[in-house]
Amino acid sequence: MAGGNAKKSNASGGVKKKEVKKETGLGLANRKDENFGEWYSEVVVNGEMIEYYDISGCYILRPWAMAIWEIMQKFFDAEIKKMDIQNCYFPLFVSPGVLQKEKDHVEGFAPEVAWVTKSGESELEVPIAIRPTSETVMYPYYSKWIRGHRDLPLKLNQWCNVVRWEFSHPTPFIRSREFLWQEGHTAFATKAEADAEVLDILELYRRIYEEYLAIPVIKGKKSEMEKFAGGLYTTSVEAFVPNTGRGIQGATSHCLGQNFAKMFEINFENEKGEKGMVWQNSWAYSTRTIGVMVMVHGDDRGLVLPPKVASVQVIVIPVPYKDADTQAIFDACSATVASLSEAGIRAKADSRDNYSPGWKYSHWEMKGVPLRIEIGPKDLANSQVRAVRRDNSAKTDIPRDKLVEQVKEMLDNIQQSLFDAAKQKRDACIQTVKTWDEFVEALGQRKMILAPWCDEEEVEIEVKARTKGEMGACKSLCSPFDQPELLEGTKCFASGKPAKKWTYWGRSY
Ligand code: 87F
Repeated sequence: MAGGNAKKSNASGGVKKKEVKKETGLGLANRKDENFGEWYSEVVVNGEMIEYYDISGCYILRPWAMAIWEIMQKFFDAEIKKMDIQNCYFPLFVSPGVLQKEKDHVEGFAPEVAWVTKSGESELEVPIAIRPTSETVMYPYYSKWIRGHRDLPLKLNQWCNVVRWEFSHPTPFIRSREFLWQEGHTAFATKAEADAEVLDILELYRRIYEEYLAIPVIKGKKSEMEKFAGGLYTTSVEAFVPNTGRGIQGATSHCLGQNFAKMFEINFENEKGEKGMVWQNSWAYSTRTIGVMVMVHGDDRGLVLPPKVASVQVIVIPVPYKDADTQAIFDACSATVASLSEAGIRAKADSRDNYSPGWKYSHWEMKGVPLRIEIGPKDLANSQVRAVRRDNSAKTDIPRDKLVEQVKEMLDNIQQSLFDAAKQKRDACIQTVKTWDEFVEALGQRKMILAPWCDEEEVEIEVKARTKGEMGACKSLCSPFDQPELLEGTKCFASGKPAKKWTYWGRSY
């Protein structure tokens, strides 16, 4: 009986979907393939992740989203502590003098800096900036704290909010004026140590995307034009959103070299009493990760959460019928949640009596819970439960005595399937090209393009200029660490000069 009910609300075909919407009032008005932007806004709101706020570009992160952030935070925080990186907290406010200190780095970003100019009715004597990032906040104190080689390495991280007053189209998680992130700022005696850490951190970012969010990413190095201007070089993990054909920078790990050390006089004395400047890194990932997850995995029924980041991995729904023993069904649901919870699985029962089972199915589908367990009279009689996967709607009857074992296996399976499906879709959007004509054609097909490049800045400027249109210009995403063989005599796709490396190009967020 539970099965019959499930079929109805699992329907995803056009006509049947409308039925569900009428029946429950929960369906989405927009489809992912037809109206992606509207679909995205609708999903994050109806999935109860986001509430819009009365200041443009600012969003309320509801518990459903915050729980995902906390799960990733727990992983990353534990990993960086293994690397002897310590947490700290620096103030939100920046004095204008300090902010201007590193001119090159702030110049391009200046329009995005938000300022406090008043307290109550009186103008502040000196306006105060709100941190858009914390280099200039932290490094004066690095200068003070680092004296000799024994003070190194200095490895600090902070979990905080930052404000960047963006003017381009705001999007929840993806581009918001205030967002949450971690920012790591480290200082070393040698470049070799800094170089090694850049990659160690980048690997953690890869794991967040691939192991937690089930999103394939490409690790690589940014071009001179796309790197953080204040640094030496920038590495990143790059994801791709097939529906829009846009690349998206997932997280960055920079080697700052000695630029900031020079500016902020972060010097130390080595064992031999010689003076030196420190080598620095900075690295961050933000709540943007959650937006990429929604864009990649969500479907026409709502969010699809990978089990590793879902705060509720299994939702247990009682399916009582008129003449059934309702209490026994509710007891079986509680017992199921208890067994799963004891085994470390995040499970919850929806025992509300003011909603029908069908409404609950749609509700938890919208919120993307990876696995639904239904318990009806027939399941009770057969000592089984019925499990329904969110990602592919597959239904399985699980004997009570195999509950934990099989649910664990199914969750692992869902995690892997989501990654595999995302990778397959992403890979189908990657096009290798050799010539400008092939490049333009692939760009028109919303591809992420791998092309041989001469690695010259003027050529990248020209590519940007030549691809400018209403969809936005194309830029280099990264040169992957994993380089295909570059055959002798290969020419740059854009300039015809000898190619130096393979580089990914595309429109991006
Ligand atoms: C906006 C206003 C002012 C980005 C800004 O990526 C300054 C900036 O420096 C700014 N937007 N950036 C670059 C941030 C670089 C770096 N900071 C630490 C990171 C990782 C974490």
